Amino acid sequence: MAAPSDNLKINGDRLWEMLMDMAKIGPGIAGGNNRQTVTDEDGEGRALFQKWCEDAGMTMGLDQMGNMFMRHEGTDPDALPVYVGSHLDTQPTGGKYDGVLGVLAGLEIIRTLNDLDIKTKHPIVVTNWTNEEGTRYAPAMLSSGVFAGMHTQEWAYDREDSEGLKFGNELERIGWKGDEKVGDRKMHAFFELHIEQGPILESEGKEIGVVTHGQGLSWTQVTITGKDSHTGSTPMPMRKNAGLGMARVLELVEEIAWSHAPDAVGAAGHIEVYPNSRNVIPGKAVFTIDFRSPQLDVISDMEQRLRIGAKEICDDMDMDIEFEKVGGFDPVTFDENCVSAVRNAAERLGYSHRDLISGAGHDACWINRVTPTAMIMCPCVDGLSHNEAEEISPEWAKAGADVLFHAVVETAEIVE
Ligand code: HGY
Ligand code: MN
Ligand code: MN
Repeated sequence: MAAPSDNLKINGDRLWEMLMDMAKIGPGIAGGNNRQTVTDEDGEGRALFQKWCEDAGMTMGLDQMGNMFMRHEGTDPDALPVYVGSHLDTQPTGGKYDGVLGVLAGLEIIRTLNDLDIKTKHPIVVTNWTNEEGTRYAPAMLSSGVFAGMHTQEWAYDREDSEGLKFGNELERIGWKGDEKVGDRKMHAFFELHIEQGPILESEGKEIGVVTHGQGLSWTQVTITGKDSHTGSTPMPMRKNAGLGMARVLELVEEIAWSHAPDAVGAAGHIEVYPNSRNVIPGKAVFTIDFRSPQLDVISDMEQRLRIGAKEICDDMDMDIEFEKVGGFDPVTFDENCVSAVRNAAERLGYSHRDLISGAGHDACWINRVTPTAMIMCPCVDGLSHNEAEEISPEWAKAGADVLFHAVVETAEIVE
């Protein structure tokens, strides 16, 4: 396949302007975003993205999980499309670029092809995957997971948020539940640009991460049941303090993760104590342990040691404990040809680059199971993400989008 010439570049100013305009929807309280999945703000962001795409001559497909597929025609309508995209939903204290960069860079590719009147054989489809974050509705990458056959749609529809609202009902309420059956679409390849969400690229002064692998993830929700009682009048020996039990389990999680240093990580980001009253010993604690590693056997070892050790802690404290696996995926090896297209594009364009294992999970991790897939990463300031202070430079955004452009257009085959 003819590679695009190295002077083919996207319009970085236009991409940056789109990022800033999208960031105005679902603003956070500290400069980032709170555009959680299937909220009204998510609906607003989708509508803006749909308008921009239709203004660029694209047509929308929408499936029953609300996945958006914005199609740009190729010269061969029967050729399998090259897909490119990520997610528009954010964390409650999310940044402006996590996911959004990958979706809008996909649109920028189409706008550039239109500007330069460049045609490709394969159609190109820019994609917004519903609920990548998994914060309002666990697990993460919910809809790309249904698309890849990892979850049933019914199970996904029944997921409840902290107020008991079901995912399927909320998707319908915001008007973004499509008719198209999920997962029928066949792809020629899938590419995702994403910020690194870690410190490696910036610390090494590299502009591009050529993502060869993604680490695996395990989410275990733990429920410890003790006994509500008065914080003043209950003697220490009589207490069944679920909050204290949770604290001891979190210490255990830290110890387990460190025992597999330097690659494994572990923590709890979701923590609830009940009744959460200043003068009541918590009778219940619900929290989710997030373990990750590039090695599947390490993940299994961490899960097993958690269950054994946490049970011992609760037995010693005469409290009950339950475990529920609420998310997870095995470590991922991306497609060699797609990864080479990314690496060659970075070389051709003269961007500094290095191979990278993705620390975070992404829709590409599931889509890689159904079509050849690769990811591109750009640095982020201090490696910070899932924080409203998340920041990238316009130059990093452009570099990532240029490499994405070349990898996608080369795979979609330019028609001379
Ligand atoms: O959890 C993750 O790795 C992703 O940000 N949803
Ligand atoms: Mn993301
Ligand atoms: Mn994220």
